[in-house]
Amino acid sequence: MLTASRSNGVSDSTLEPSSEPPAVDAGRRRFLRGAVVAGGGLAAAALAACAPSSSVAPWAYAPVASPAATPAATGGSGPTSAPGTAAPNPTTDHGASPAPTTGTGGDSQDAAALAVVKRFLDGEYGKVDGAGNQPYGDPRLDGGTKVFELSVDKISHRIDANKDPVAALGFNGMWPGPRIDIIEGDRFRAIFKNNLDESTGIHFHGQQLPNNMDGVPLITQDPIKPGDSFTYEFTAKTVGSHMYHSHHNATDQVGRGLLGAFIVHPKDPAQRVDRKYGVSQDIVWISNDSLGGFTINGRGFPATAPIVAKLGEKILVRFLNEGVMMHPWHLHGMPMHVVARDGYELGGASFRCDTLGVNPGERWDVVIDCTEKGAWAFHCHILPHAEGRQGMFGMVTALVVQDATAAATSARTGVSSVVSAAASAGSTSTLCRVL
Ligand SMILES: [Cu+2]
Repeated sequence: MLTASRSNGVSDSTLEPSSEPPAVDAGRRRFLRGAVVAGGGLAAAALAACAPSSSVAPWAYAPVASPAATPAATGGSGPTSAPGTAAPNPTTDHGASPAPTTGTGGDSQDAAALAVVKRFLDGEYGKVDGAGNQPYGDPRLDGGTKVFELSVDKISHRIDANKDPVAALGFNGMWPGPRIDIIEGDRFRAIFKNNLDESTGIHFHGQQLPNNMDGVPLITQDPIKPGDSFTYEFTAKTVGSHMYHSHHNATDQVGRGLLGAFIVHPKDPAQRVDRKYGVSQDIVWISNDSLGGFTINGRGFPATAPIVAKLGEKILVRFLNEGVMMHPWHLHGMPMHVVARDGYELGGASFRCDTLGVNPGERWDVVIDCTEKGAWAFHCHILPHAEGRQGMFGMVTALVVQDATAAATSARTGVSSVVSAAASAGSTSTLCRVL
């Protein structure tokens, strides 16, 4: 059994087609329960390199300790910005430190980089409360319709353990919102209650559905006013990796957390990813790049969760980009097999790569055959989104491929899976030379 850093098991019953209660085999249960969440996005660093409107070279910006805040002065732990005033500003909110090392200050830079990696190796991803992208769980059934009830809330959200919480938005109190898994052909109903003090509207991104269910306020419906609810209902037709997000004041509302994964599994079990590709983990990565900096599932390094796999295991990663910038995801050590774009299978046009650019709004599914043991960096390769003078931050985590030795070492000593896998693969890092 794998040691996933944060299990994101999906309810079996959630996945049963409402019209056809199927037997779920044990293998699929294991697969479904192995789904993993990764965290995402430190604000410590920030950036301007990709800012669409930036006219100033990114290296003109000095490192910014925290994009939003004040809290140190007040000693408070509350939100660093008030709702409605935290409009994400990619040109200034990220404070990355893209300036190259000059050769001076190496020791202090190493010390800063060491401190942040230590936090990652100490399992910060498991210590920060409020992880998003958790499975919705069993929906209520109304006849043959699966009913999901979702609130739209102001929340206080942590990007990592050290930064003060940010004043964010969430569905059912989390960022990203609950992961919704349903089956092709399901009758789906989602009731959204707007608890904000502003209007909103929810779009199911990628679904083919009736026009008046498309969630574009003022075109297909009126805005959902504060205190009001709106019900979206349709039959899930479009298989694959999709999303749901605000489509009203979206730069602000999506940038602050109104986003979530909407996964439609094929009705035919033989066509589902566990059987079709032989994967045993189904992992969603939702990226965002506004409030809180560069995030994976609402968290930034070192609070991002590593993916932990066994040597020889195949896993599926669904990249969902809810940000405003393209992010090229780069995996060290082994290729990614790209099998679907925007939910549509590539079939004979599938391809292998180690760096995959994912534009805003796109979803790409990749299968990774974990053939190489060790702790492999897995990060956005726009470097100002990932690493600067103070070390790694933001869109960085690791794919940990454990052999039997690494798994035994972790079990015997309690060291993190990242450390034991790196050690097993011969790491010469002081931090990873164990036993
Ligand atoms: Cu990026």
